[in-house]
Amino acid sequence: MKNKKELGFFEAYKQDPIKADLDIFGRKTDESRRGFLKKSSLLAFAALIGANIPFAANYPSGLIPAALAAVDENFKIEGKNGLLYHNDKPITAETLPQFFDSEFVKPEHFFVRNNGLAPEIKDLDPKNWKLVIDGESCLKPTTFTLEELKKKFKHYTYALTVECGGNGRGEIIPATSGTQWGVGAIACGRWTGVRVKDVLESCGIKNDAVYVGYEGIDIPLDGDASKKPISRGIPIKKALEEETLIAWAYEGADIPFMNGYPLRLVAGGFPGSVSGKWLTKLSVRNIVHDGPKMSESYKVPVNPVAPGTKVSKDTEMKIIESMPVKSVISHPITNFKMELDKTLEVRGKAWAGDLEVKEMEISIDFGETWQKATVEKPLNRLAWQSWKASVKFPQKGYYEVWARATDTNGKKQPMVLPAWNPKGYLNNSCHRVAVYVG
Ligand SMILES: Nc1nc2c(c(=O)[nH]1)N[C@H]1C(S)=C(S)[C@@H](COP(=O)(O)O)O[C@H]1N2
Ligand SMILES: [Mo]
Repeated sequence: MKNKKELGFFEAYKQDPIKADLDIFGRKTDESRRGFLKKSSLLAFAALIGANIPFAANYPSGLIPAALAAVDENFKIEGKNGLLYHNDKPITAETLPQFFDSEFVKPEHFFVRNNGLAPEIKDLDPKNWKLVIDGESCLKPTTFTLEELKKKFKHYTYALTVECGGNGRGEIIPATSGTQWGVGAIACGRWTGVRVKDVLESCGIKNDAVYVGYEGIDIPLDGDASKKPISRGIPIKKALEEETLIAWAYEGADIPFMNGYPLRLVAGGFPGSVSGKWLTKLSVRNIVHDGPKMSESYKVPVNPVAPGTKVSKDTEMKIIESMPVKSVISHPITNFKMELDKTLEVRGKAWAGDLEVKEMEISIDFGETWQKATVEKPLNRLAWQSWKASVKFPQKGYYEVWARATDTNGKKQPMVLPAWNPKGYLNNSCHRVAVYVG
């Protein structure tokens, strides 16, 4: 439990993290967490933790020691546990890394990212649930009940990775506004439903179709039910992939209420924002879908910009599609303590948007040398992959285990930070955990 002083920070953070200049751990971002940036500070840090740092000479300047990025705050959301709470309006909460240790993320540990006010459970009635298929490029607009969808179309189950475009934003320097996610705005598990492809094709798709937009029944934070907080979508090509589902089940049970019960679009490998929750409509569009959060959000500059740049209207931006290669360490969790003569098994998961992960490495010397981990094949396309490795440490002291994945195109995760962008998307830098060897 946090002490009173910290709770005060936390309240201020909740109201306006940027203005309060506080990070999710309730610390002044510039003074402490973001203050441990100079190499000389590493000595102060070593004194603080009372441990030697054997590979200190390799420590990149600009990095915050993983030990300081420890998160252990829990918050109650109906049907959820083990989540790190970020905000209650809209509700945002991420999964703690230890819950990535199971083969797939359990429903109660699946992160929550709402943009508006979630519907109330009483308004979610699967018996009367309807899905409208329409749009300029739909030949026969049709309304299906959930029962009809289940009856008319073949069922499929795929393990699909859903990762928020802003996952990892908390580490971006200089900080950008938006939820200061750690590594946990991602989940992978087995979704069951019907293919978007089968449903749209049964309604006829015109040749000029370019996009499919979704709508759900959540409403904006101001309570104005005539508007939607978010209505994004996917290019028609992605919509027609075999793995793109209209799903009603997750890990063999109804989708959790906060994750889109009773029906949800799931397009794995793309930013989570395209996977519409509480799904009521799919529109086949002859233009790039223009719903809320399509024009300003989930875009990055076409050409890299210097960190901190204010992009103007003329800056050419592109919509984020496939997410970049990334991995998490699910064991050990940060600030792990162990004895020198023991071997440490390091485990985690890795994924690569539309691609597959072909190689996984870990480092215990701040990226100077890397050791290969073994990576399993994904259950199906767009599923995350399990990996593991064993390490021994050369002497007592403070270490960080860093994990780095490489995708099938040969792209590796950046060790420190990827290209900065104004909204802090796509931070796929290496996950780091602190290990004390005594
Ligand atoms: N209807 C609706 N769908 C939505 C959202 C939302 O606010 N409303 N948030 C999107 C975003 S930004 C993300 S990252 C994912 C998060 O899914 P989850 O809350 O199930 O983890 O849902 C997406 N689908
Ligand atoms: Mo998101």
